Amino acid sequence: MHKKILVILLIFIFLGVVDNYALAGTATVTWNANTEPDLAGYKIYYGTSARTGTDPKTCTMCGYTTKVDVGKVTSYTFNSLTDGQTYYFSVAAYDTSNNESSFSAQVSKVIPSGTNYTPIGNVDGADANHVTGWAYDQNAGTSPINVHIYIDGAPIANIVANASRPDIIGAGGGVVQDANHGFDYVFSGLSVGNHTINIYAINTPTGTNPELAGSPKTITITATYRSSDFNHDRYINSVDFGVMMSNWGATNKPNADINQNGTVDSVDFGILMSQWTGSVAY
Ligand SMILES: [Ca+2]
Ligand SMILES: [Ca+2]
Ligand SMILES: [Ca+2]
Repeated sequence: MHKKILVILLIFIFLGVVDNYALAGTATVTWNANTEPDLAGYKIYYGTSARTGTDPKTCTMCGYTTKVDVGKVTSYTFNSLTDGQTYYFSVAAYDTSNNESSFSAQVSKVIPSGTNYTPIGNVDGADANHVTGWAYDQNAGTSPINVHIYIDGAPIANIVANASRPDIIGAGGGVVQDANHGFDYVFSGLSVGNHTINIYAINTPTGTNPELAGSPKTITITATYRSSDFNHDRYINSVDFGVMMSNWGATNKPNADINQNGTVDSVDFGILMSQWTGSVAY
């Protein structure tokens, strides 16, 4: 049988492969094409130890653990390599008679350890009623992450940021690729005055939980007085009753005329009684 010698002169490995996902170690191996007319394809031999020979015809696996027949291509990407591990690769060509060449030069690549990306996001706005924003973690991909909301330094809520926000697609330099990472938290029970709102994104996997851009926010809860609280002291008591009595029957006292029907009378008195708080502030 005619014995052929197939040759691969060069092999490269692309070290610049983008490792987009922490758990998916990738390496792309590329090589110069063999130009013999009866070329049938290539096999990549690889493993986590350097090879022990230069020709698979004599040493078979030659210290590698795996061989892949990749066909007639000049580039191949491995997608499931182990993070932190070093891999060694060699390529051999084979022809239509299944003659196999000796190895190319060997190349290696250290698969980067998994990266825990810091969550990103923003607090877009806050007012007396609610706070809105978004949070995203590249490790979680399209899955939502949680945010923790603090008011005046105290943890108030742990919510899932999964509301639709189409406007954030492309944020973070293009890493955000879907919309469902928004949040809209409605306040309740806040006292009158100013409050500081801090919001933190919860890292996936566990790690640093950064405060979102745009945090903190300061909101102001404005006092709203009940209609019977004529002197605005947040009590409805004898003082307000006295104001009503002093204006009893008047037709030009819009405050004391609680129901705004034109006169201060027993109907307004009934409203005042129904709102009565006595010595307790409302
Ligand atoms: Ca992360
Ligand atoms: Ca009052
Ligand atoms: Ca009235």
